[in-house]
Amino acid sequence: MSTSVIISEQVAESKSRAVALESAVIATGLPFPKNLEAAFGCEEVIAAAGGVPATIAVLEGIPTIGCSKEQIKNLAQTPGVKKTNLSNLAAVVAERCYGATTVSATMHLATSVGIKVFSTGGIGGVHKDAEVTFDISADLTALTRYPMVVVCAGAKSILDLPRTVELLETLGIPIVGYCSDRFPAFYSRDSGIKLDIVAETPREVANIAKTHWELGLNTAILVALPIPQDHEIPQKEVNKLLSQALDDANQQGIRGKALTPFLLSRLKELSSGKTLEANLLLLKNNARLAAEIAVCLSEVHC
Ligand code: PSU
Ligand code: MN
Repeated sequence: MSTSVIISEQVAESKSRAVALESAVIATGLPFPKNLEAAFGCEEVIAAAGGVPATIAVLEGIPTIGCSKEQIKNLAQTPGVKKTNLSNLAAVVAERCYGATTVSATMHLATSVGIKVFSTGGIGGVHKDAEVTFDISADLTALTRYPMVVVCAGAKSILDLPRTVELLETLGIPIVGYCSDRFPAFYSRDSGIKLDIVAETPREVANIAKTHWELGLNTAILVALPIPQDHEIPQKEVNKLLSQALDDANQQGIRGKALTPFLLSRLKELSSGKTLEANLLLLKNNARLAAEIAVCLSEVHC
């Protein structure tokens, strides 16, 4: 990239063990101060597992790989940070704005400096009324384009999960269930959708990824890690809250990029904070596994 990118010293030194973290979840997905707790919590568990955290954002137009604590604090509290995906990344950079990168823009920037592993909460996907709105997240485009291991707790049940999984298969993205043969539904462990690839260890995931790339398949590998059992919210309960949140979004005319943040915040209100706690926990859970995979990958690579 000819546009300048800043990489922190720590990430530059140990790129093979780096785990990319998105910033959209900090600036648009979670409220302050829980967003800060989540961002720092993820960085801590990655470091504890032998990885190197690389939180990615655009700061005054500069793509930054490995934000400092101070920069993360800023992102967590500054209003007006733009949700940044592949389609507006250039505008955010050119106009010297602050951008909170979603899964898609984070993957683009991480890949451009050679990072192979990424941890997120839940990927974006096909929205429930996509046949009318065509609202399908750029996250899916990014998964077809960037060869990374992406650890997630599935996709949120605010999405159409069966269509999301079908589209992932069409696009050639392997979904590896981690110690589970079910696609998780973010707050709940089981969406009812069966997966046919299951891995039991970080090494197994690393081997599948390495083989995928050796075969010349240059897409991402999605690792689906269900939220721990004692923290899950049953799908029935989530669905009830969700139908209320979707009605509210409809009534208020919320669409496009604003929809995901709106639904997340409405679900938090409707559940008296229960979804927020689950969100925090699964983010850290994913970050830990991502670091373990990064360590294994760095070993198989050399
Ligand atoms: N998952 C979360 N919180 C979030 C998101 C996902 O738990 O804030 C964000 C991610 O950054 C993801 C984005 O890439 O939502 C997808 O947004 P959209 O559906 O507008 O593409
Ligand atoms: Mn969208």
